[in-house]
Amino acid sequence: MTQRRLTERQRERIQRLQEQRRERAGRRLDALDRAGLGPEQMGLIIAHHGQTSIVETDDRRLYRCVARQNLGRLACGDRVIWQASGAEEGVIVALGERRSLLARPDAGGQARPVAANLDAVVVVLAPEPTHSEDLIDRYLVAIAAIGVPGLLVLNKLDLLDAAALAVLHQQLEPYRRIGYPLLLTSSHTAHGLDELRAGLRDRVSLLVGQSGVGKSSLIKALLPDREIRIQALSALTGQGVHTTTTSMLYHLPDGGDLIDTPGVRGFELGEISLDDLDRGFPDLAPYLGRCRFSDCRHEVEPGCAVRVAAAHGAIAPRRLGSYRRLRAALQAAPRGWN
Ligand SMILES: Nc1nc2c(ncn2[C@@H]2O[C@H](COP(=O)(O)OP(=O)(O)O)[C@@H](O)[C@H]2O)c(=O)[nH]1
Ligand SMILES: [Mg+2]
Ligand SMILES: [Zn+2]
Repeated sequence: MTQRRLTERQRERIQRLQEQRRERAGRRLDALDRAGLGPEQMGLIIAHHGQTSIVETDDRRLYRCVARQNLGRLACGDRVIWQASGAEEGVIVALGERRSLLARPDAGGQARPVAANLDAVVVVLAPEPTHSEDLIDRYLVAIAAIGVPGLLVLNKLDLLDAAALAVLHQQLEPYRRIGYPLLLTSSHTAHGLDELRAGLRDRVSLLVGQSGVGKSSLIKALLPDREIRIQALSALTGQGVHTTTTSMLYHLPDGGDLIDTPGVRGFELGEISLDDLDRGFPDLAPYLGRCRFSDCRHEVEPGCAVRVAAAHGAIAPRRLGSYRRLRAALQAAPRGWN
């Protein structure tokens, strides 16, 4: 996703609209306070859109909630303390600790939380549309920056004959060697779906990948009651829930949750630090910091431990090339250098 540049006037307009919205929400809250609220209880945000969060209780009842002003921005997957204000409505009064957070810049360049408390991110690949290895590396860097494990899924296995599969296997084998599990699936033949279910069990996961690789098809195959969930949300909000714009958390039948955030196909590397970049390259990690110069770019500098390792075959040359390109891109990016 490219960063949209806004004129000063557009930015002011957006700010004004947001203030007005906050004021309206504040007035609603004042009215609720006068009416009295139920006891504080724990809940999970399973959908989030604009000023409204859908909070689910432990016994899986859903409430349409507004949040108190001082909580900052909330995200799908957030644990919250909330109080009922009606049969289907409530007020979020506190935000629980986040063990991980995926954020992206909004139109105004502010970091906007997209999904909280992720345990894993699944990168979906397919023979069609094709991907570059650099793209996979970018995904893995972004995932390492969130601090969660990544998993590679090669979908549309049904489209591959033995020779084509061997080529992709060879391309993806280095990732398996550095610790990223690789699953082969087909949402059409259901091949590998049991393995994928097992990989997603008892954790909160997010699927990412280029448009057309089959993410929605996989989610549908994994979630038989997806439509029921969407209908329940529509009934609660009094309007159609647009899965193209609303992030949603689904419970997997075998345990574990899947967060579907339609906006996340790729990641912005602009938010990523050099440390994050290094974390995304566990194959380079043993050598980084061993170069003669502490600011070594691992290009032409003498005494470069990374280049020596690559020359001895300990680092795949392609991965080193990708690391160099990403490092150069980070240094060129105005924001991401922290
Ligand atoms: N042959 C084949 N086609 C698939 C498979 N999974 C998805 N597709 C097709 O790929 C296209 C894109 O799928 P979709 O789930 O919308 O991809 P998304 O953009 O990643 O959500 C659709 O035409 C699907 O029918 C698969 O396992 N095998
Ligand atoms: Mg889709
Ligand atoms: Zn070096």
